[in-house]
Amino acid sequence: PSVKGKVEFQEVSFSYEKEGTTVAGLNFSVKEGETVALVGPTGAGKTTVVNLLSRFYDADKGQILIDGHDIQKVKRSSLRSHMAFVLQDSFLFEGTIFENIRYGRLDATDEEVIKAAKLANADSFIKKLSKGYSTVLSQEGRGISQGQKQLLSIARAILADPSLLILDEATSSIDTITEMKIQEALQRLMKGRTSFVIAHRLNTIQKADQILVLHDGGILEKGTHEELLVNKGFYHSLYHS
Ligand code: DGT
Ligand code: MG
Repeated sequence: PSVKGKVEFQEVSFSYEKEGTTVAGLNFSVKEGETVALVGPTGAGKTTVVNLLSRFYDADKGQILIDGHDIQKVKRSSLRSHMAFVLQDSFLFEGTIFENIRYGRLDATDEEVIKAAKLANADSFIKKLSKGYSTVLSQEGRGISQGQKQLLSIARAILADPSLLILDEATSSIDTITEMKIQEALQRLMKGRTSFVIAHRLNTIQKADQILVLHDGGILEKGTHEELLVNKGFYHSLYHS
């Protein structure tokens, strides 16, 4: 792809409201292909960081660079064409499974959709549905489980083949077998592309190239799992609580 996926936040501040700040003075950089885990308590600013990166909101101060280019100078549509989102909900639309996966890349053939579904470990459950890939889904995904919804969204992202991946890990309980399928599919998806993960799973956090510990809209600590444990700071206390 034309975008390599190096990301830099330089003194980034932002507020959803006119007054006050939601995140302030964020500084960090991510090498191409790295996985960054965003951790921290509720309200810390994790979702805000990915909202700014994808320009759902624009920073009030500072700069966000992708491959050295200020993202505010790039059209939102072209910026997002290099990104894929695997979020907890609200990504399905009323249409067939074919159409829902193909949303990742509209010109993909049926064979390419099926190939992506196989890599996402979604093909086996889809084939068991009476209408298979032609099953019509509702926006709420009635008739398929939370875990199966996630496998579909991974299939969509695999098909899209983005340089940047934004992932919001599920907090809901998913059965062990589906969970293993999700984990395996995510490993395939994340390999070699810059990934921002709002991480809830210890396993993801431990494996990340970099962990950003957010608190009250700032970066409290950053480093690998091992580094943060040695620091014996906030992360260490989270881990041992
Ligand atoms: P989570 O998802 O509960 O673990 O929390 P985070 O870390 O994702 O927090 P985030 O970034 O959603 O929120 C940071 C702060 O910004 C928090 O005080 C709530 C506030 N906030 C978030 N979204 C909005 C919004 O759309 N409008 C306003 N006014 N404030 C928001
Ligand atoms: Mg959030």
